[in-house]
Amino acid sequence: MSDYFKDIPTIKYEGRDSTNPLSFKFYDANKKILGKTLEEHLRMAVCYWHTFNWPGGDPFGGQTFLRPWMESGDKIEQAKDKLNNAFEFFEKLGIPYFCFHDVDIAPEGESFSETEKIQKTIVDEISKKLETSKVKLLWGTANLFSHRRYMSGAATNPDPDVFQYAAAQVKMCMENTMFLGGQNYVLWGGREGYETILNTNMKQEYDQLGRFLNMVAEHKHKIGFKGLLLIEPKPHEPTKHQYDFDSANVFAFLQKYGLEREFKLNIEQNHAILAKHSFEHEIAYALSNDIFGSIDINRGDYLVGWDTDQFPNNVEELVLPFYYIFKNGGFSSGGLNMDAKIRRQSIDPEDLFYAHIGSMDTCARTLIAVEKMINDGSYENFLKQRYEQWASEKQLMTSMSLEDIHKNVIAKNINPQPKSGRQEYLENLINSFVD
Ligand code: XUL
Ligand code: CO
Repeated sequence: MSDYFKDIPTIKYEGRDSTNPLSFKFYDANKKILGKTLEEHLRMAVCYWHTFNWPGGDPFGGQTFLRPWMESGDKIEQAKDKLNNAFEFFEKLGIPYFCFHDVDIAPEGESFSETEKIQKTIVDEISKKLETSKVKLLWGTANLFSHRRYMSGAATNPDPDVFQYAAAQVKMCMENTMFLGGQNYVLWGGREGYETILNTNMKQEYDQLGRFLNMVAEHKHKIGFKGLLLIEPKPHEPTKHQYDFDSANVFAFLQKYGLEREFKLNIEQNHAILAKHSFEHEIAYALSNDIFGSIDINRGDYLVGWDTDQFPNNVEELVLPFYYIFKNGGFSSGGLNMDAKIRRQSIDPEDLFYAHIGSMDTCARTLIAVEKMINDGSYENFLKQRYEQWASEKQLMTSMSLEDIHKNVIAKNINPQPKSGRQEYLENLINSFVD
């Protein structure tokens, strides 16, 4: 077994004046913010796939990361080696959660039943580790997009056998997630969409997805899984037209198929940007429709149009998303999964630590700013005042008709005067809370 992180010490909080790059400057896990500790509020998770599986490739070149568990050899032994190193990473970082796809933790077998046995072997190993570790599972998910069987979709595949294979995989993965004490189960529809309408029956595919997700919800109740079921919207990539484009699109879909009380959303920063929304837009939409669940935190590159999944390091960008989340009480069983990968030139073990430390610090620093913003109250008051006249005009939303209003406008000589939207004032106000 390898010891890939042996030269890295346990990461401690040393405060903002520390010059030690392997220390937290802001993430003091036990610091109380808005009534809870930073750790309890942020519920941060390492994502297994980007941190331990991703080899550093890009469309022009392959692997740049040389991790011991990526070398040739027995695949199950490598999965165990990866797991040992992953837990050492979690412990040294002091992170409370992790997330995984089934295929991240163990190789696939020749048949579904062999795959299921291999999964069980590694899931049992994870279970042993969880007994002695403080780390917990934030969520599990089935990878229904990497294998070539899923090239034309999983639940939305024209071939019913693929639909069945995907359903069996989700059953297995949801049960394993529950067995490991996972707090949520995520579904990202990586291949649920299409490349060209020429070969696509869109209504049939949507109906398949609706049926599939109804079965997922039924199974959750059958096995007594108490966590949230979360759908992760994304507009494009890998398919050109994804069926779960953004929060609003997923909400419409859920309502059509009677699922709006069964699923909440896992909203990802980089996906929001690809949908030409802001992260805060997606979060505010989900909150206002009671479908907010969890977030995948990363950032895109504003100069390129694809999902670069970079670690977050910009406090200003996160203030409004965090404001919405924490003003509304914060996470219930959801949390903050770092769905982010280091750059392909960042090939050393310490690079993985720098990335995670930086993003934990960024999130802590943002929450500290948001606490000030909430306690100060002037932003909240601004919004209240902007809409306060509606409190005395309730009949406009209930009993009045166009005819009534028409009479009213004439009788009262209503002649609205524009008022400033105060954008620059608000931008300055928000900045004043960031240290
Ligand atoms: C892909 C993505 C996934 C999901 C889990 O863009 O975000 O990693 O988070 O399948
Ligand atoms: Co994601």
